[in-house]
Amino acid sequence: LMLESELRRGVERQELLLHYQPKFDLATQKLVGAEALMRWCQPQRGMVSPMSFIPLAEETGLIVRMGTWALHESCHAVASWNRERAADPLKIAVNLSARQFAEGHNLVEAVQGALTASACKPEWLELEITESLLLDGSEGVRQSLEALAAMGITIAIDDFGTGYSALGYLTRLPVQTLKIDRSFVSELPHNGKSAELVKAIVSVGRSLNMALVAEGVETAEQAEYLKNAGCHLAQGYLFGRPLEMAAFDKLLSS
Ligand code: G
Ligand code: G
Ligand code: G
Ligand code: MN
Ligand code: NA
Repeated sequence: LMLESELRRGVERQELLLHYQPKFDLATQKLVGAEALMRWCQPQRGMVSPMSFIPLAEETGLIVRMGTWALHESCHAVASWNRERAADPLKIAVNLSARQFAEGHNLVEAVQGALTASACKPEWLELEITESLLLDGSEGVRQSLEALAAMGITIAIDDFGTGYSALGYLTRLPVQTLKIDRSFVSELPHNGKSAELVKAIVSVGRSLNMALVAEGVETAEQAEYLKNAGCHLAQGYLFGRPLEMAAFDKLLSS
């Protein structure tokens, strides 16, 4: 059983870290960025998966502090990578939880603070949110997203296509990227229904001039299918697992 006090202590003792999963352009096969994924290196348990501590962090509100930390750490990482990549800068994607949008937490200021602290350009940062955040229709969320987009940050919908069927928000809110959920990608190309669904998602995204990112790409066949379907970018074990900072740096210099 995971306890709030344990997680709180872990955060205070700086036991959180980020791993970076590389993201590739399907057409050029070039590295274009990474998704930052939180890990908890707990002395007794070892590496704890976010699946087991993010829900607790969200329930207790600790996610707000943790999320601000992740923004600072991510902006610092991408700024350091891009120091030597003036011609083709990488972009980093950071996951946000709904609680970070709550009134009083000043998400927009937290993001601006993270950019400023590491001289990170806003166009190097993408923020991943879930459909459920948009479907609750809150005016505060809309205003925060508008402010972030106006700064030049892009907004991505994570796990797109799972659970909800409303699409109207795509025209009302500043969303630039759709991330096609792993559950569809993993069925490619043999499951005809998943294949058609992926094509439909790509079609929706492209007609709204959005960037498409496939998650959980594990085989060359899946990558080929996605490229031909018109998907721009991909991440997954085929291209690379989430890597610790030193390993990601090594990937960059190789
Ligand atoms: O890396 P892994 O597959 O174990 O991540 C599991 C889930 O945890 C991801 O789907 C992601 O949405 C969530 N997650 C990972 N890092 C963060 C983070 O920094 N903030 C939030 N809110 N969620 C995260
Ligand atoms: O290729 P197309 O014109 O359909 O692109 C649609 C949208 O997707 C555009 O807004 C464009 O900026 C974005 N896009 C196209 N290719 C890429 C890419 O390789 N990376 C990213 N991040 N966005 C892309
Ligand atoms: O933000 P999100 O919940 O989508 O996080 C992505 C999760 O998927 C992370 O936990 C990451 O470790 C995991 N993941 C990334 N690539 C692959 C993959 O190719 N296959 C599988 N099964 N999981 C993946
Ligand atoms: Mn994500
Ligand atoms: Na996802």
